[in-house]
Amino acid sequence: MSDKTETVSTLENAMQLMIQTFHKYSGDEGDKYTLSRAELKVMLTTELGNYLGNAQDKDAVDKVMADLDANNDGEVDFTEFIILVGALTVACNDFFLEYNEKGEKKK
Ligand SMILES: [Ca+2]
Ligand SMILES: [Ca+2]
Repeated sequence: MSDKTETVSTLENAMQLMIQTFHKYSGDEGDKYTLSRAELKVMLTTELGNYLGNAQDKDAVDKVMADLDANNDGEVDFTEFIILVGALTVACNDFFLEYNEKGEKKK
C-alpha cells in the first residue's frame, strides 16, 4: 500500500480511496461512472455493512437509492455518493463527540 507513492496526507489518501471505491463498483454494468441499483447494493453491503447492517433487505436499498438519487435518474453518480459518505461521516463524528463528552463529564 505505502510503497513507491509519494507522501500523501491522510485526507488526500482518504479522498483517493473514496474515488477508487466508487469506481470499483460503478464500472460493473451500464454507465461506467454511475451506480445502478444493483451496483449500489453491492457497494453498500460490501463497503458499509457495519453502518448499514440491513442493506441486504431490498427495501433498505430502495430507500437509500431514493434518498441519494437527487436528480431522479435512477443512478447514483459520484456527487450523490459523496453526499452519502459525508452524511455518514457526520453521523460518526456526532457519535464520537458524544462518546468523548460522556468520558469527560464522568467526574
Ligand atoms: Ca454502472
Ligand atoms: Ca442520480
